[in-house]
Amino acid sequence: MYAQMVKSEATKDDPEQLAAFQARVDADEKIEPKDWMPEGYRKTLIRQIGQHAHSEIVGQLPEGNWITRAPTLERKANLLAKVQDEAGHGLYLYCAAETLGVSRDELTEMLLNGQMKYSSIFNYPTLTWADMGAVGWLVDGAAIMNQVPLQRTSYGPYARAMVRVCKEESFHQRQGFHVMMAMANGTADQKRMAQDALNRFWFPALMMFGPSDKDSVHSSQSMAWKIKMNTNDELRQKFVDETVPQAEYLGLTIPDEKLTWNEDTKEYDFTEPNWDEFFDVISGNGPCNVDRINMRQKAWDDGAWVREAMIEHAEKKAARKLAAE
Ligand code: FAQ
Repeated sequence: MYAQMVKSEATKDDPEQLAAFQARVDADEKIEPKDWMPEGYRKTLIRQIGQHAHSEIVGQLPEGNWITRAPTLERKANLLAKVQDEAGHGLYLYCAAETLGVSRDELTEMLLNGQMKYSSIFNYPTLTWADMGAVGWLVDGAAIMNQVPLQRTSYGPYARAMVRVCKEESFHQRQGFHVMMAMANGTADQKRMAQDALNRFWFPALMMFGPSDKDSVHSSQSMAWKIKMNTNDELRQKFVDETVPQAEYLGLTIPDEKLTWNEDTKEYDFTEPNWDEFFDVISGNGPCNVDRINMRQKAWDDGAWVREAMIEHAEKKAARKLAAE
């Protein structure tokens, strides 16, 4: 029921209020939680921030998988810190969503019952240590490309959360690139693993920016509200243009035979991801969707006693305070 509300962006708002709101957005004023906002704006933000928060939390799973098998103590400490950072990002984002009148419990329920999405990328498995390099380099790289412009998004709490998130994601991207450098310059087997990780993560990374502009249902309204600052294709192109020279530096080959520099546009031409695969993955049919949700469900169930204890503690504290007054 609630997800139905979140999905619907139809509004019955007063035209004068809407015009005044749009003027504030156009003037780059930040919208704050207690300000008037159109219902569609609020619901779109809950959908996007909620999906983003879920992505950070679910995104811990493919990397958490490698903490016990990191090749050195330093790599292990770095990976552990990165995974903890992702948990922190999830928490800031759930807090930002809560300012819009939805609780963290409601958001979690919608993730677990499939009414809310999380990023497609985390439905792919991490098969070797080189994948930790590829995830940091490509997945955090794509996340930064998407999120740096969101520091200027119109909703204050989301924009402010993005500032810290982007600083940490930039560090993660460099950490991932460092793993790739070590492997690409290592033994023949290590270089082969690095290339294999790039081969498997390239197209899923391109899918992170969402469907091509002609199939993006939310872009035009979200951009008018400055919830999104660029179209999906604009950001995907920027990501390709910045990442190709990095792959060249590593001595690795982007797995796209059509990738060519276009002198006229001053951009790379590249092959689009397989959009059938993308829509299949976001519908719940990717390689790891079931595992990811099962793991989140288990964590939610295992944490029930903590939530209950906290509520009981708060209730007892309130009762003691009342008795003392
Ligand atoms: N995955 O009309 P559009 C990270 C859905 S954080 C799944 O273009 P929109 C950090 C979309 O929801 C990564 N679903 O939609 C990290 C919509 O379905 P709906 C997450 C996707 O919202 C690194 C439908 O397709 N980042 O990686 C995806 O305007 C390493 C139509 O699409 C964010 O969430 C997708 N890739 O644009 C953590 C950033 N793309 O909801 C751990 C904020 C589209 O109507 C380790 N989000 N869909 O049922 C955004 O910028 C936007 O939401 C987009 C999608 C660009 C993702």
